[in-house]
Amino acid sequence: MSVIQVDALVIGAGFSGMYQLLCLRDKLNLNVAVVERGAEVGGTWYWNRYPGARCDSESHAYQYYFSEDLAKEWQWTERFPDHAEIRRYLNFVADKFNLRPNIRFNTEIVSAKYDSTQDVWQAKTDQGDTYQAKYLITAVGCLSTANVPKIEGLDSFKGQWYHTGQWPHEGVDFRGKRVGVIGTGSTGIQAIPVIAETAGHLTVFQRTANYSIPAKNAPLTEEFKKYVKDHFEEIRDITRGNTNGQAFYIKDRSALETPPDVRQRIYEELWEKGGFQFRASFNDLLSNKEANDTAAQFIIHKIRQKIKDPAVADILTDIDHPFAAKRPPIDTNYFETYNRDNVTLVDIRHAPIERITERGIKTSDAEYDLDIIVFATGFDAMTRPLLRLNIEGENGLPLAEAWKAGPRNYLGLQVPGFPNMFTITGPGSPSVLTNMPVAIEQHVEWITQCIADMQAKGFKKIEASEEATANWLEHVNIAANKTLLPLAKHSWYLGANVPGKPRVFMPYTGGMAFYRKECEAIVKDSYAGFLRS
Ligand code: NA7
Repeated sequence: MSVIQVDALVIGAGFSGMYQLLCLRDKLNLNVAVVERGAEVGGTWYWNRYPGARCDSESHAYQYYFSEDLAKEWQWTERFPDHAEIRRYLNFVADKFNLRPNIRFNTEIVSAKYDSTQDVWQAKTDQGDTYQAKYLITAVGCLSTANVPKIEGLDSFKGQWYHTGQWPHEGVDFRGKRVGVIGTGSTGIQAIPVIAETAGHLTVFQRTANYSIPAKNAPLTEEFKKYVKDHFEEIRDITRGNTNGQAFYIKDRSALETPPDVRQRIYEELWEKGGFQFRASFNDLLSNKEANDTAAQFIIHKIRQKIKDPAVADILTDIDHPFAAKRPPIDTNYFETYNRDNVTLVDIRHAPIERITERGIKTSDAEYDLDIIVFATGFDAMTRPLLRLNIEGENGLPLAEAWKAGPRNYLGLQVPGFPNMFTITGPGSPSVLTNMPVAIEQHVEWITQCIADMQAKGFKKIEASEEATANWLEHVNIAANKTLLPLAKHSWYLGANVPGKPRVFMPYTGGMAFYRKECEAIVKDSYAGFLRS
């Protein structure tokens, strides 16, 4: 039951918390503690160990770029790294920079209150200790709170059930079992083909049909490995200078202005190449419905070609949203899996799940007997990881109250009324619309610079002004409405996947390059929009 005094408390030891620790400890010489609920570093990747869990950014982009030494010493093996390899990478980083002495594992922050009398944060752990810190930095990720839908009868189910984001470390044995998967987002699309390989029978419950592009994952060639090492600066600068944080640019050409035969050839080439570059083929896919339709129709045609049973193809291609309005999955043998004899697709949009029974899942027109149910139902994204910390700002204002109508955050970095609290990749920043490590490095470096400036100038407090926050949120909203992204009905970008959650488009769609410049301009303008005292 001790009180631990530190300069900065960082919550979470994934990509963001680890780098924030390194910057504050080694560059600013601050006394820093990191509290992490997992038993090891890894953040999102510590929990997401479901079959097929793999990154959808390419490995050479999905890494830190702050250290050339680190990039030269580490070697990825595949184009799209799997969860285990990403954890090995983060452990390698923790060892190289000796991060573990500052990280307390298996510990959760259960509340954090700002004490205005001393200008410090008081954060309690589930072990009964209190951290007292001038700065509170949340590094809790955007997708760290599992969304298990409240389906009546789950408690009565006699088999086992799992959520993909809380996967047992020892794995799950599907051999010979009747398995049901609910959800066909990025996660379901990754897990379904792998589970089908061993399950006795797999039944997939699909509410919304989804697009997916082949990942074309493969081991990295020696030539490519060398290319990446030799072009460290060039690759870093591309990821930092573009809209999406990836190691490639969105092509500066319009789908609509490209002749149909040329456009078709481009789509074919990128389909063969695989991965997110398909989405970057034209600059109007996310802003113009007609342009988007050209990509959507191309993908739907490809899906139909893969599926033997036309009735199954109908269900898989009955897609109700523009391509990439939801996070576009990439896959390995996803659609082909429905040609297997041991796989059944159930359309729960037209015959919804009514309840879970002792024996399995009952829809409005049938009952499916199951031994295992896998919820690939996503996350209460972006806000819940912060709200679950029970944070109270000045005058005892709970974050849940401040965000009753949706998240209010200036640049995704600070909430008005919550001084000296920084939210890495918070709502209102580009975060999940980019390659995350790039967004994370930018935020961590901005926060570090901001704290360094406060220390140098003797400021005790910094907080976002109400006015700047309101203006920024209006800008975030306008930017979102210039795109097709708000058109996806159940999107987690909108909070629409969780019943009762306020509908606010949370990530910033204006692009990483513009956002970065905006953050830099604010620093030059003496932290305009922030109140410092
Ligand atoms: P997503 O993308 O939120 O997908 C969740 C899936 O689960 C999606 O198909 C949902 O259907 C389905 N779902 C959610 N709730 C229900 C209920 N109540 N009944 C039936 N089906 C349901 O989560 P993922 O984990 O796949 O991906 C999240 C991100 O992780 C991903 O974008 C990458 O960035 C990494 P719906 O579409 O809502 O009809």
